Amino acid sequence: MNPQLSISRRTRSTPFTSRVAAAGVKAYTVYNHMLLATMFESYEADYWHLCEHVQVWDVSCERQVAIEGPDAYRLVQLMTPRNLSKAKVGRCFYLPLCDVDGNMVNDPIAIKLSEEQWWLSIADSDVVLWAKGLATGMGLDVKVYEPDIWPLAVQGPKAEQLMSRVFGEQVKDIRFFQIQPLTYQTATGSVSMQVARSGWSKQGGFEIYVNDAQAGQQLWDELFSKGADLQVRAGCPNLIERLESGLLSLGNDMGYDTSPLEAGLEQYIDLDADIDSLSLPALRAQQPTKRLMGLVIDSQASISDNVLTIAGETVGEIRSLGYSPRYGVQLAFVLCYLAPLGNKLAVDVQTSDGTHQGKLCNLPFDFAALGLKAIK
Ligand code: THG
Repeated sequence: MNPQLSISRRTRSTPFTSRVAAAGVKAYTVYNHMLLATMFESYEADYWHLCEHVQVWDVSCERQVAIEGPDAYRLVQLMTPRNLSKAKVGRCFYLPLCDVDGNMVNDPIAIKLSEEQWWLSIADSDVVLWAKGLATGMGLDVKVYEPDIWPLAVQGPKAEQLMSRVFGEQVKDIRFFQIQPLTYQTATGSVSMQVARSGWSKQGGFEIYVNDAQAGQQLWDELFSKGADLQVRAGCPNLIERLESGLLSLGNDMGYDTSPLEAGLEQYIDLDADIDSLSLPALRAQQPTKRLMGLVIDSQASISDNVLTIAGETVGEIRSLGYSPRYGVQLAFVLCYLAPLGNKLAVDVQTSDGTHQGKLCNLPFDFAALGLKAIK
């Protein structure tokens, strides 16, 4: 028997848990002390469906850390090296959060709801504790808490069509990484929910920040009844799609041992900005020793060791790995050690049928430049 996951109060359920189970979830992970589905039919079947149709994902585990009050901006800015001084209300921002040593603590989507109200839609670490600690230690005038918000993602090429059937044509006006409150009609009244064009796939779609459990369940059911002809299914973040799309996973690809410069997130950092950010001094002084890169392995043999070598010397390690049925190769995110690697791009990978050569590249993958063509 495969090991099973013991589910209890600690692995917090969501308003959608029974619906996810009824939809036939096959595997879960634990993320922010909550259940997150990782597979329904299979990684491959879920992948093709996501790329062709539309899926509804229970991503309640993307908890919101609400930061409210006169010092809200000051606290958010302290936590990130990205310049938010000109951030506009109604916008979302992908942010590295970093400690004083310049290492990654989390990589949320920050949402500016009003001048004194921010949400950090977090990845898998306890940001609320760190934010409260900073606020207490620095005597900031803010309230920091995790509100009961359960995000639902609607992802895939038919997401806009489905969302407009439920929320009206106005969803089409929401641009990428914009957020706005929309009215959802329930049996007993109406509920205002924040809706953004975002989500952890590159297939397009929206995220609905459900703030009322009952209305959320009605919304789930309505997405399925109105999406039947669009072949809507319950889904979840998909390993294959996110590898192809270059979407990083905190705790897998980067974390407390990596700086955002090493994780390749420099476009979300403003080293020269005149802002008060805890990690900027360390990041300005840093000489990165590692680099997160892409790896293509032209073999389906199962990987037997996460270590990458060149002539027997270790030059990196595999952090995330999956088989791309579109390109017929294995794709990985790998953390490379710059000193032994130099500018070499061919590495040895140990598999069940011997040593195979893998090819390193920058992220996100540029499949055309790698000479890879879709085979399906
Ligand atoms: N949605 C919400 N919260 C989240 C995630 C999400 N919290 C956890 C996790 N995902 C955070 N990580 C990411 C990583 C990448 C992106 C979003 C969240 C992302 N990146 C785009 C890209 O890489 O092209 C765009 C970034 C940009 O241009 O600013 O979307 O998915 N609510």
